[in-house]
Amino acid sequence: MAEEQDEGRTMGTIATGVTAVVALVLAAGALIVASGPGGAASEPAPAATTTEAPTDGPESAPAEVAVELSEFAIEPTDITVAAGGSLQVSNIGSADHDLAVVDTEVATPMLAGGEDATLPLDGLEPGTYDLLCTVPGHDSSGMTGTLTVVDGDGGDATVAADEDHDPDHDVAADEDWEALDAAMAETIGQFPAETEGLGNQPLEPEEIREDGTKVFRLVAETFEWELEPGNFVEAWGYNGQVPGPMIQVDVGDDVEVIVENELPMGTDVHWHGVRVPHDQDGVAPITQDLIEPGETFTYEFTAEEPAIGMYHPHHHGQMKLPNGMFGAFIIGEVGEDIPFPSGEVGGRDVPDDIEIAQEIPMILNDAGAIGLSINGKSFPATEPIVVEQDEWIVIHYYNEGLQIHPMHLHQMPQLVFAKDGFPLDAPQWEDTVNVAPGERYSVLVHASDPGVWVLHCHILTHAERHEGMFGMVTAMIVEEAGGEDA
Ligand SMILES: [Cu+2]
Repeated sequence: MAEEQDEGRTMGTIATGVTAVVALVLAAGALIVASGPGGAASEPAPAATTTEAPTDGPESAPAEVAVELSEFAIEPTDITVAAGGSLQVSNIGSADHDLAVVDTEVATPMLAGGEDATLPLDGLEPGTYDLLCTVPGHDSSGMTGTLTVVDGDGGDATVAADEDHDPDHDVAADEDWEALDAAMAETIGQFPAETEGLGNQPLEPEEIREDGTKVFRLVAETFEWELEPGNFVEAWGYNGQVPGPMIQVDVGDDVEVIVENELPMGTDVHWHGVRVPHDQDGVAPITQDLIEPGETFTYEFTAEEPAIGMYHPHHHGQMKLPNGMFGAFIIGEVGEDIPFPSGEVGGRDVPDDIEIAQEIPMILNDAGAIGLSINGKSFPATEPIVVEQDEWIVIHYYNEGLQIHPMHLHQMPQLVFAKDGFPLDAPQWEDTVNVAPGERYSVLVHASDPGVWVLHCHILTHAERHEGMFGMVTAMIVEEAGGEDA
């Protein structure tokens, strides 16, 4: 019974979601824009320059410039400072960042979120230098800039040092209120934006042996990945996808996963939340030898227990996972092997015959090349969830990142029925599901109310920045029932 539904349902629901997305691009844009401040959406964001009072000569520059680090930007991006001056660097993000002048010894210490440092530039000759954050992957995610040191005259520099910003360059973003309004409207108006590549695609076995063993193939490799429109990063991943392809098998299946390593370094694959024999746990060099570049290793195990599991490297996971090496590994069927609650839960009635319209793995990441993202995409390139009114869906939140993410769905409560794939004795309703690194929460949502309802991480800097909405934001689009055929 479970078997015949298995692949059909997963493939079908994902395909339906994708085509529905295309159909709803305009509807979603229209609804979101309509609910925003009138008129602002049609104005493109003005360029971040100012024409007011450019009275200083070209050689004049402030002796001190305020610089903000965040995920993932250095603001302002192009900095001009007088020789012998300094940068006042603040990390306004939540991850650790630093600011280094490339090819010099000049760098701040690593700054935690909220920390500040003064970076003296005494040793720098006049000229132009590149800036970056040295945390691996942060430069490719956008944390680069330029520093121009000018041989200004000391008098001007001292005067300029008392000003909040350099009038020749970017107005400090938090002072340009209209630009902020326009940037937010513009980014929201782009949702859902089309990008190349889609992760989480169901992986079919390349072979089913006579004894029923399902054989899958994963290729660990690096590739270009379009994170958001026009922003291509070098991802590390599986089979050219971020997240890697979704593997779903039945309880009791014998499984082989052939892993080809085309990375520039050794790797392994850990089956997180999946019961396997010790020598299949994927922790080089403890349970196996490292899979060297060019080598292939085959994992073999029986899918003994239901699992909302994931796969990722253990070896240098701190670098590989943020860069895109993660995927969902699901054993069994939700609603059967991992049962749904029914009856009265927290004062609300849950029907005992729920049919799931869509089952969506939602994999969160927040660092490295991929950065703050849902299923390998940053808003507005995130995929909306498109459902019909009164349908029920399941979302499996996976946190493959380095930080906690409270995932907030507007309007419709989320019934948390399983944690790390284990059914909960006391399921509970939440409007914000807090997902720590390594955790999985499975939730049921009843699409009761038509409209475009935002679903986002409620650490607000994971969802918005000066340039507008980004990162861990998507929407649940509930179509009115009876609008189309049932
Ligand atoms: Cu977050």
